[in-house]
Amino acid sequence: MTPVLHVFPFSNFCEKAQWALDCSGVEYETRVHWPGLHAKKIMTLSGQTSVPVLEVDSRIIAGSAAILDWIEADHAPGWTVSDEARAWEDRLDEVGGVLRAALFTDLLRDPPSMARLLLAGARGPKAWLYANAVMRMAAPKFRKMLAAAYPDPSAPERISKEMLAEIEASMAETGHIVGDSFTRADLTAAALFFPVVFPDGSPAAALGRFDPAYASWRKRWVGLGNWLGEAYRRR
Ligand SMILES: N[C@@H](CCC(=O)N[C@@H](CS)C(=O)NCC(=O)O)C(=O)O
Repeated sequence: MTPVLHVFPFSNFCEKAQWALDCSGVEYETRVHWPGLHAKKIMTLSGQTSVPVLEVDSRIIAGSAAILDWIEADHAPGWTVSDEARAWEDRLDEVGGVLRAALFTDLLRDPPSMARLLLAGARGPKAWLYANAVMRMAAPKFRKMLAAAYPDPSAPERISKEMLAEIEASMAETGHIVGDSFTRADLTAAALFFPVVFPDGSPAAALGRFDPAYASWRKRWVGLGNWLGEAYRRR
């Protein structure tokens, strides 16, 4: 059976898993779930609710790092394998969640914008309902969760920018985070930080240009993450 990757339309962790599968030449199909409406199906499948989840025959692999581990174990990965890169990846994954919080803090002020982002610009009556009913209802709960996780609302953006500076510093010499070749640290950094630059080819490329709330969030990142464009040209 062709492996099936369960994803959200807009998710930096799903982007990471897709990039890893694509650059390793692994054939797979995607099943796209809308956030919030995904939970029952993904819970039944994997015993937890986060995506990405990869179904390989009877095996269920939950989490982007586990999917990259599976590629390294069973396929020829499209990157240089390195323990140091794996350790970087763990730190980057943590900040990937923080960056998402930085973006959501802004977009939750306008639930339909948040919905447009989460659905990567999908249109039609279902998307309209999602934006104007589901997301309007869910937004206060999301805001509360974010406030509990980050009592200082400026922290997610600050932490993410510190990580961007660290990535850039470690890339300065060779153009790669670890050593002088492409590793899962480079892949993880580019996939997790794509919302900052929305390079051509990234999931938010079109949306970022048209959604006013997203465009206004991005203005605070201008001049940062310029390496992302180059990473996406090679994606
Ligand atoms: N550590 C996980 C994080 C995955 C994650 O945070 N997924 C988010 C989407 S970006 C999600 O599924 N959120 C909904 C949920 O957990 O129910 C990974 O690397 O895959």
